[in-house]
Amino acid sequence: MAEPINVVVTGAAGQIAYSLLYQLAAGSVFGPNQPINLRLLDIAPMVDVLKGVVMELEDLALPLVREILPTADPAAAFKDAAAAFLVGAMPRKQGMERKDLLAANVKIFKDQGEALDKYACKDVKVLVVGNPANTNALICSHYAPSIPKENFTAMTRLDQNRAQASLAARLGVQVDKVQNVIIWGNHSSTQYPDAAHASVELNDKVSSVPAAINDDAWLNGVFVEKIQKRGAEVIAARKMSSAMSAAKAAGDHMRDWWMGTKPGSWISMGVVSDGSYGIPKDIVFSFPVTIKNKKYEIVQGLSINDFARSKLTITAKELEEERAEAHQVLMP
Ligand code: NAX
Repeated sequence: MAEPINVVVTGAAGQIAYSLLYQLAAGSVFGPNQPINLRLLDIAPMVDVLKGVVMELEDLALPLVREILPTADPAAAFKDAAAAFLVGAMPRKQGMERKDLLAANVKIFKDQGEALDKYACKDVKVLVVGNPANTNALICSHYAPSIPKENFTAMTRLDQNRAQASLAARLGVQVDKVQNVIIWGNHSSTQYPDAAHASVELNDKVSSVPAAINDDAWLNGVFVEKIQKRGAEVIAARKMSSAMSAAKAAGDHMRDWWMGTKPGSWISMGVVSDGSYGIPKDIVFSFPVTIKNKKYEIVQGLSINDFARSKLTITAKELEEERAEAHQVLMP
């Protein structure tokens, strides 16, 4: 058995963490041979709730879980962290402008970036789930200059999973028969879910998804909008935002980062742009990536038609605006 690694979950008293923690404890993210010390960070008023979460984690009676630390102190939470799920964020309250939400969150992710910089392992893998996830990840990385910026990512895996499930349903196949759908850009309603390079295994033969569906109007219209608005659809029905599926996606994202992607397949992650596909540098943009030895590479050379280009431009512009707003909050 390996030595335990320290895994941080922020927003640990919240609803996504509640589903995520079970996956971590059960070994479905870091593997069945990797013991973990759980560091549960939330804000001070939630510490009593955290105690209940700790009791439940103990009552799971799962052998991979070693120490569990519930805390409101970022220094204690991030000490020697090997992986961090930054789920906790300020929720949007009634009457709150998008700008106010961004301002509140930018401050949280600045503080957590500084704590990661000071206390975490230098190769810590950071996955930001809390919204606005892409810009929060950018800010966090900015305030943790001693950690490579490649180690900060934002979650668009839920959007990818939604897109994959939607295409599989349309094609009448099992969900894992669809591969390589891409989420480009921001985890927001400007994201571009792109099936142009996706493949499907149909009757023992692999075909392209656009050819198999043979309905570009649906792919460019109904499909794109459905994925962009799926989060709102869940909220309208459940009166709460996606949690079980968000936690599963966070587990998928970190597992693939830790273990690598399968040959021939890629996944989407928000990563600091290096200018690939003409996207401005220094925004956290969701790209298709392959992963090996815990390092991702942006998939290169995919064709981008005019329709896709217009969508990429819109979502990149939104991220540049968010970055400008964030800078204004931090350096007025
Ligand atoms: P909850 O409101 O259930 O839980 C959030 C928790 O974070 C609370 O316990 C709160 O006290 C804690 N928190 C707030 N500030 C904190 C801080 N400074 N340090 C540590 N903890 C802090 O929200 P939940 O449904 O779990 O969602 C969490 C975040 O995920 C939200 O920002 C949400 O918008 C975002 N999502 C992101 C998704 C993505 O695909 N990237 C999808 C799902 C979800 O909407």
